[in-house]
Amino acid sequence: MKKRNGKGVPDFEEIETQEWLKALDYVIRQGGGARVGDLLAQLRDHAVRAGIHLPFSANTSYVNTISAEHQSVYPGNGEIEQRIRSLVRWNALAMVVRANREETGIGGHISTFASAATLYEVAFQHFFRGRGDGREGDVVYFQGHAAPGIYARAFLEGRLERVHLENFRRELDPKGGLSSYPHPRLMPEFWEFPTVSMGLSPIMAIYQARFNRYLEDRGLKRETDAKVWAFLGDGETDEPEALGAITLASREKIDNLIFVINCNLQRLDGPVRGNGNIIQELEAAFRGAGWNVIKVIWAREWDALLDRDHDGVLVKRMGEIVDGQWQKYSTESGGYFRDHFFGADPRLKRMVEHLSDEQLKKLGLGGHDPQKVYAAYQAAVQHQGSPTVVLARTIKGYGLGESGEGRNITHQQKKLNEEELRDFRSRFAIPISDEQIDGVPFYKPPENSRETEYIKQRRQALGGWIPARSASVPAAPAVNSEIFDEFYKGSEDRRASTTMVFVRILSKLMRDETLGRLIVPIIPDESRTFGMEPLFRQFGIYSHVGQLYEPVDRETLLYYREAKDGQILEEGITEAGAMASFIAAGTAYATHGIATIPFFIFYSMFGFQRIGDLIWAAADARTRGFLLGGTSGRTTLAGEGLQHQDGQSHLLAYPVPSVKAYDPAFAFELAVIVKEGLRRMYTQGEDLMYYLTVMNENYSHPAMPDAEGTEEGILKGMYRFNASELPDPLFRAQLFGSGAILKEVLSAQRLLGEKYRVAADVWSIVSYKELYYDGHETERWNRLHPQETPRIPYVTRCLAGAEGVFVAVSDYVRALPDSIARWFPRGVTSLGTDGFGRSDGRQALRDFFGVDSRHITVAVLSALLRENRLDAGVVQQAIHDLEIDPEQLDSMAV
Ligand SMILES: Cc1ncc(C[n+]2csc(CCOP(=O)(O)OP(=O)(O)O)c2C)c(N)n1
Ligand SMILES: [Mg+2]
Repeated sequence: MKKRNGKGVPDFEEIETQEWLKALDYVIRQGGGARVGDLLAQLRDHAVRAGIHLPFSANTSYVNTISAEHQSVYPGNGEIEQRIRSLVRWNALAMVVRANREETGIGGHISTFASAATLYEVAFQHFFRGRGDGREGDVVYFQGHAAPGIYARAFLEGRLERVHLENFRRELDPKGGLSSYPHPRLMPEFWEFPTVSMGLSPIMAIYQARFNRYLEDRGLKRETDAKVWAFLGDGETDEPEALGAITLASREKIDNLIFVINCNLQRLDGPVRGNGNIIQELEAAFRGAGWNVIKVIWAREWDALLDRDHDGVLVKRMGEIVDGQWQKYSTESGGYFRDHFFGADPRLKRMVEHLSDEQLKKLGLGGHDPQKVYAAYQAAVQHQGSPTVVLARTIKGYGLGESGEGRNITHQQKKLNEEELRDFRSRFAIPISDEQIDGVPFYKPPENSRETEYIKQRRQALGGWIPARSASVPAAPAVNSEIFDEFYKGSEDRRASTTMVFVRILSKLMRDETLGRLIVPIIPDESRTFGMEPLFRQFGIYSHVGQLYEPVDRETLLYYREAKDGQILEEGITEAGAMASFIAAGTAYATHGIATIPFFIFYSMFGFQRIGDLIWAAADARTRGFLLGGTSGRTTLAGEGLQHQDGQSHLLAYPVPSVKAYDPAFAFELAVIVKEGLRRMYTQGEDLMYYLTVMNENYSHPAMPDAEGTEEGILKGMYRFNASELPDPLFRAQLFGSGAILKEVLSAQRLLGEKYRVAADVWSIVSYKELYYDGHETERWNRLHPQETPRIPYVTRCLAGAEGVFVAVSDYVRALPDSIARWFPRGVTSLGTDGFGRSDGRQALRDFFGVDSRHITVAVLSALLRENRLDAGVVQQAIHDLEIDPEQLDSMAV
């Protein structure tokens, strides 16, 4: 029988292992890293060819990626930086505690920043580059609920006053307050990007970094080594958006991107991976996706132990512990740690014999050690060829002691009693006396103190303050209005969809001398659906590496052309990614002082409903640009059924305040809106987004009515398209339609005239949302100005002299017409497409939803009946004649 050692491994294997390791040591010395990698890869291949199935692992051991001996030297003044860090910690904590004393329930977070303070401070002191001296500066996505720490630092920097900190989470205070989280909409000179809806900042950061490259490759900005940093929580990586786009970053070799994931092992309720290991899990995911992964797990106190860990027993033990247990250790005494962690193996126990329990308790974590963090960041900024993620291990609620450190409740800890405050104060040596402590005063060292001077010097050396947002981009020149002229004239017999009209407008804009190069068309794999493939050849699809293959359709006129200076962002099937590009392009006016104009065209059903939260973030970020919902309308998109047919996106656009939403029917309407959007967003510099739905139904487009005010009416939301010229009518009606359904309304107008002698005027409602906002704005003004002459909502003004009954019909839910009904002079019948879509042709669908010309006709007759203008028999006969089944299924039925 073979002799076995204590671990059950035969001794000869041990000897064999030692021989291999020695051989490898020799190669490390003689051949270096590249040779080692090559050799290991060859060994692996050799084994696989010999039929050995090797388990795949993308993990390295549970230790720092950068060992102590390879660590760069810390350039800062450690002692002074520690004091600054402590002051930032204190002020951040004080801000939250005070706010919650002032008003219970106002909220705020202490423990997130407490865990991340070192991660931020090292970056502020040594890495984040500002925009001073015309430098590009880094783009930083701050973890949303770490905001108190960022404010606290800005206070020490002298950028925020005491009063601001006192009014944390009280933005409505007349003296001014601070937003709970990063909100550029509310603090436009401070925050750049909203981040607190978790998972959005990582995807936005990836596309931001890629967009920066795009601008360089297209010659719109000079090449720099500025970085995009995204600070995330480890729990945040649960969000599908957080990791959903990481392969894009590596595929496109975006090495200007650095993620820093604060692995405090906890989320809100408890451990992130109590039974697993989040750092190892993320390491595997990111390495598998091609990222450069830098783990920062252990602080310097562990270096000596690891140095003596010749047989790897410590590293092995480190890798055995699950996160829930690590969390437990962080709350326990040094004695407990000795018994349970080191006690597992006599060799381990011996390793720490010389350390007291107190010293064991003080064995720190990498994310709290400035030297380790610095080394990781330094390696990250120098790394080339792929993006980097720094996985830093920290303790949630670090410094909060018994009351919060590492506890499951710590995320929501907002109040500290006097003793807890005193402990925190003493631990971080904050110069506040016992008498003062209960008032939780903010502490700012004098202007001429070493701390303040150090902070200022460092930031000056690094190019200025961060975060700082500036939107001083010069106004774009007025748009050449000739571009739009052809669309006002009508298409005569030529039939086209509004999508085709839009594509024509877009390509004309792209060819425009001044604006053209600023246009950024963004498409998530739907170009052919929208007839945009002609743009491929002419403008090219952006690819950092150009085109490395001969496209299969190279012989054709409109081949699939990828190019380094390609203008089109063909994002593949990711509306979220495309929206993230839209945000990057639509905020470039602030980020880079370059007013790129994004046009993001997508399947309308997969816009507001699928990526509504990113649209909300875009609005917060003050994004400017055009969102185009293609193939829209519940009945206009034939055949596709309930998951494709959009009858709600216009309603979903209501709550986003900066979105102007339009449902145009005709080419001239589209032209008027795009022209105005360009004027307001790019010439006037308003932080708006324009949402336009476009359809795939072909029809001829009339010329713009020359009635005065048509253009203004389109923009305000409604105008009269035509008035009935029916001679000697018996009845009168006003019909309201939008988008492709306007054609049904026009047919109904004819039918009503010819068959029922109803003279109906037709109105195009281009934007229910505009009318809704106008109505409420007017009502509110009247309510608050009782002695002034009341103002009249635009809808009411339009319909002042309108005669007859009102019927409004939409290819969207009836909530749209109903939302403005109160401002109609009389009741209005609303027809719409509530309910699940169906797979069928257009006419069948319009019958099913009751929005075709026949149903509109019956609605008019029925309204006349209600006004006792005609007989029930007439309506009954019409239902019969028009072949409508009165018992047909209600589309709203489920
Ligand atoms: C989309 C979304 N869902 C939920 C929340 C609520 N929320 C705020 S912080 C938090 C826990 C965060 O944990 P982690 O990412 O680990 O950050 P930590 O505070 O531990 O640094 C949750 C669930 C949110 N802000 N956004
Ligand atoms: Mg966490």
